[in-house]
Amino acid sequence: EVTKDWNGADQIAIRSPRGASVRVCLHGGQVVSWRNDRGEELLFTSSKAIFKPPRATRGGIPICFPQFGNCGTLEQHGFARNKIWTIDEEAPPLNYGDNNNNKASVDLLLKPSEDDLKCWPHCFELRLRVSLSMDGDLSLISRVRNVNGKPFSFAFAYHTHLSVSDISEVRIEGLETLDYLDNLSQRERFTEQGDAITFESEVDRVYVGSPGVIAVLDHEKKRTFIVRKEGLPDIVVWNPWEKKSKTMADFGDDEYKQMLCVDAAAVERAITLKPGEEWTGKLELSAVPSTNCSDH
Ligand code: TA6
Repeated sequence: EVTKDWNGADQIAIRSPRGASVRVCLHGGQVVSWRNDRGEELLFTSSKAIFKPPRATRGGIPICFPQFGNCGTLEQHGFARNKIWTIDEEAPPLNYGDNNNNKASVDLLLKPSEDDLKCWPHCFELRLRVSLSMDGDLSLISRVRNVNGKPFSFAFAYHTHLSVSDISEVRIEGLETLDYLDNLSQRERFTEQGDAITFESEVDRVYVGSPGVIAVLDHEKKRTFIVRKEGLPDIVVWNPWEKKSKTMADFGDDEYKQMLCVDAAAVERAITLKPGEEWTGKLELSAVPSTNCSDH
């Protein structure tokens, strides 16, 4: 079902028969809402979010492509999240029940405009399939194809803003022994020594070579987010904490307590595509009640 968002840009909603839902904007190909079958919003969006194209809305799951961060010639996190995407007419959408599908999907497409080619001269097609399963699991599958140009390299991230009750009661399991690049100290490389990752100050790290599954446990809400990924070797973990929050106009001063970015990403090593080659990056998010938060 296509609705309009608060600035007139098209938004497509998928509702599962059990009441879960997801909404994605043609602006930026950005998932802006993911609700469980009780209607609870699982993604964070800042109360001070500014929907003013071309800037991306602060929250949901912006698509960072072809660059992550500001270590390149493009705007922060690349241009994909700031562009208007189109519905991919070549991809027949999935619907619940059709040939016993247990998910419904919407397919979006981004191709470079003449202007884009001026600042990033590569012929690509970026296709994004957003699906919602009968159980309310959200999956995003991105496919980047090099449309017979010259070889090109890119970084990619699903910039996922999870909604949490209290960041100081949240921990991440699955990254315990990994190396990470610390954005707070010029991307210096460290090795995680701890057990689960907990939060008591600003964190901005790229965990490299992370496993396919990690768990984000929200103690207070007794909810665990399971993050599954393929084709995305890294996990970016970011919470701005109080001081950094105050420097962001589109972020409330104490909203850092209710959010955590856990981005499935390919950042440390760029992905290179030869002409005609295609890369696929999959993210699957589940939100499961954790009766006892330590059972993982
Ligand atoms: O998540 C990592 C990061 O690069 C942080 O350094 C911070 O800048 C965050 O992304 C937010 O970026 P954005 O452009 O969405 O404000």
